[in-house]
Amino acid sequence: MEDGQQKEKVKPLGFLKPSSMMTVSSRFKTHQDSLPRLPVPPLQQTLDHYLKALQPIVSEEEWAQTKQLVEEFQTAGGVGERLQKGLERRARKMENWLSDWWLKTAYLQYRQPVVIYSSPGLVLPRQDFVDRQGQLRFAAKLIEGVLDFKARIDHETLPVEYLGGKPLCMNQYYQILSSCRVPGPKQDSVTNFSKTKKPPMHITVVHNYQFFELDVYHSDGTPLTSDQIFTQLEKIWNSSLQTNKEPVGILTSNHRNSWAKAYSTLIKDKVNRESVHSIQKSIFTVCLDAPMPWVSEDVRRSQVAGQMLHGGGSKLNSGNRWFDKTLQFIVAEDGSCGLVYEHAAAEGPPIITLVDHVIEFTKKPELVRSPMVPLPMPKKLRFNITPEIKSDIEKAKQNLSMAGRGCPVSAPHPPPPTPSMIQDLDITMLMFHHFGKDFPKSEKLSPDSFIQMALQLAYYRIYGQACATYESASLRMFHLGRTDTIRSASMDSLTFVKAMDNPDVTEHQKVGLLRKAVQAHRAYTEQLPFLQAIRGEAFDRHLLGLKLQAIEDLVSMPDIFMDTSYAIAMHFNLSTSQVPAKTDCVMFFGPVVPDGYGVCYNPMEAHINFSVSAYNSCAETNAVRLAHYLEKALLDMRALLQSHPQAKL
Ligand code: COA
Ligand code: HC5
Repeated sequence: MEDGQQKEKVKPLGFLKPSSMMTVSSRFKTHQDSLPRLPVPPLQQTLDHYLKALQPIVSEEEWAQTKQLVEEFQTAGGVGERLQKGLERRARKMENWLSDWWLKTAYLQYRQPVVIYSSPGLVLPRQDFVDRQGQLRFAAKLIEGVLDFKARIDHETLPVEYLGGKPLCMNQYYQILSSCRVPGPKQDSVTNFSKTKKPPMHITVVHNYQFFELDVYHSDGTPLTSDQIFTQLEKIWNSSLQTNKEPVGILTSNHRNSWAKAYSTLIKDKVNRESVHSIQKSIFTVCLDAPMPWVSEDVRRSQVAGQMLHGGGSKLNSGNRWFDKTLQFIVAEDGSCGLVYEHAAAEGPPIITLVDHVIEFTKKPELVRSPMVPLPMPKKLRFNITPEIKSDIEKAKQNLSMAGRGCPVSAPHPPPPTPSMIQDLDITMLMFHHFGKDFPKSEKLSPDSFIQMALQLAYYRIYGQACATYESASLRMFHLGRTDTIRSASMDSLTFVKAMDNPDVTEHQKVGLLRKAVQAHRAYTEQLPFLQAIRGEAFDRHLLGLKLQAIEDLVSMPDIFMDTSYAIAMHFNLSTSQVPAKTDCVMFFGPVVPDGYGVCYNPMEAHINFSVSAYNSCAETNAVRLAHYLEKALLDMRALLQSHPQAKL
């Protein structure tokens, strides 16, 4: 075995102590308290790894310059030491020195729209219904499935998850339901209503831009059955047939500062305030979407991805959302289904565990028909639209889905029209069917590292150079841990991708370089999340911590955060994430830089679902092209390994 295998296993929370001895909530607390705290890695280790990670992506001159700055930064008694001490103090005082800072930096203070720029989407396998009846039946079953999962959260009976043999922090599961992001003028917040005195008993349903509060529990606390939910959904449908309503939800798609301003205007009105509060407080949202325009099967997948990520525009389903809501399921009449989720509260994996549960649940046949009890009409959430609010809605529509603002076309040299957010998104799906995790495993290679190296090869073949590459890595083995960064571009990966198309390098040598590059990536992953703080390679969150500590403690920013190398290192042209699921679904998100790509993948045993996103406004990027090169890279790498079976030993 070349490298350690990470086994994801589950054990029920009850394994910690005999369950009869403990209350349910103490089991959860005991588990959480037993998790290690996120340490602060040694300063020198982080700086060494930073310099190492820069090598494949900056010039020799830039590297030499940075090396000098790093040396100055870490001189005894210097700025580095002072910041490190500050961080260590913070770590002693807090449950997790990073989590608040990360929440603010990565999400709440990020002012770009959540749509495309932050919220990921997911497409579920297409369901076999083609009409409204089927749509509502499926939506009802899905809602029942989520409530079934919610019972496990509420009773704290969710099994503890494991990664690499380590138990994981389960806190994120308690953040994904009954929560919502709330815009603020400089910084947003996330409110979670699940632990309030009166936790919500309702979900939000949206149809034709009209929002409804649907109670999903009876007064005795039992959840409605899917038959009962179906009846309620029919009532909602029939009382929202008008298609001329103001798409008030589209406000949530705007730039956060604009939305925060519009929000304060919107909630001045009591009726509006109550409606917004009901949406924010609801357990989750279900969007019953109008059909999307017909397109060929080829472009359909991308269209559905767009439908999940942004709704398709103000004339289609973008008004059928409340993008600040943590979890929104989307069910369309033509069988397209999926979700979009607001990222601040949680990472993808807890959402996927929920999805896997729900999809299994929807497959269960209905054994007994539940009695039809009279249920009240779901409450319609009303909005009073003043001229000011109408104007805010128009601006949000413009930004999201209407091109060409600003300068009149009659001007002597009109600038090219600004594409709307939706026009700017270039997204494609790659359903890679030639092999899945099975092939790299048969070669005793980590599938994730193999895929990352294929991405490095694809990128290099297009651009002739490596770029700063981000891969999400879980820090959930620590209490309240979220993510760190695996930097997939290494000197080993660069040597391999350069060799791959070099006729002077023998096939045998290429096999060796491929394996070495895959192993280097695996080493980064394994030693990563501060687990072996002495040898770990991840440094990104520590470096961020030092920078934020500098903002708190110093009057000027240390030079290492101001030089070109740092800017290059943080400009992730490739932003990637593996999110494995049992369900055969595809997930996606937008690039994090204007000239970059977002790549998400779900490796299944015998195939891999990829999504690739880019921006149309960047002439140098093209999602279909990268997807095509990625497919070729995966196939070439397999062919190389298969042509040299002896190299396995
Ligand atoms: N030989 C044979 N099999 C191997 C192997 C090897 N050398 N190395 C790994 N494998 C096996 C593993 O045992 C595992 O088996 P399974 O399919 O039975 O579970 C499988 O291959 C997958 O392992 P690998 O591809 O190496 O990935 P991983 O599961 O270790 O995941 C990360 C790597 C970085 C994705 C993971 O550590 C992580 O952090 N995941 C969370 C990412 C995240 O949070 N994303 C969302 C952000 S919102
Ligand atoms: C349903 C798939 C969700 C994947 C989301 C994801 O990977 O988000 C990353 C979170 C992190 O902290 O690394 C961020 N990223 C999309 C920019 C990679």
